[in-house]
Amino acid sequence: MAVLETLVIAFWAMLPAYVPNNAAVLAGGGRPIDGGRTWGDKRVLGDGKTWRGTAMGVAAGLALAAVLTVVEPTVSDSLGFDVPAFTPLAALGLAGGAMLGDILASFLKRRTGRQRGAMFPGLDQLDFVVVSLPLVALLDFGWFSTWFTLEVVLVVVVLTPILHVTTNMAAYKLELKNEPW
Ligand code: CTP
Ligand code: K
Ligand code: MG
Repeated sequence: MAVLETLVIAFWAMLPAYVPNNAAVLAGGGRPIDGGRTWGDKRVLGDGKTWRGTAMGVAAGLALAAVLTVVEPTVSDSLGFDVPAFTPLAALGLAGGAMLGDILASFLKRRTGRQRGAMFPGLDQLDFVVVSLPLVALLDFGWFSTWFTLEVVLVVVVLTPILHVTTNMAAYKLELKNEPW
């Protein structure tokens, strides 16, 4: 597979997992998922994981997957190679897995004594990949194995931290986010 083709497929296939975190930042607020509960002297998740942010994040990912699926034939035609159309389960795995990964990362951050907003290099950039890809494989293995070849997975692992750092830096500069990570 050509390098550019692999890059485009990796980016396209991951878009429904990339958007939820950014949508959650824009839509976040309101009741925290953990309801303010603590475990020991630390919060379970913290005020940065809210019901509204999570619901809007998943909804944004699903909506984007639907739009990409509608335009897929046209895009594939003009590119000269196929990009993925998303099955409902693949979309759910990507969007839901991204939010779940982010929530699990916050759980780990609180357990390790990090306050809300503290950085956790590595985890911050890849938490949603680590959960969304296995979840997609679990929900729709046919779709997963068609698109996530070893090459695509490798590109995702390299591309995701780069995109994560740049989008979060931009969101910070635009004063949408409190920290640049
Ligand atoms: N957000 C939300 N619900 C989520 C994820 C994010 O409401 N499930 C919103 C919150 O307003 C959060 C902001 O998006 O503060 C930034 O997200 P993130 O960086 O993931 O949260 P942090 O505030 O940094 O908290 P944590 O340390 O737990 O990651
Ligand atoms: K995060
Ligand atoms: Mg943060």
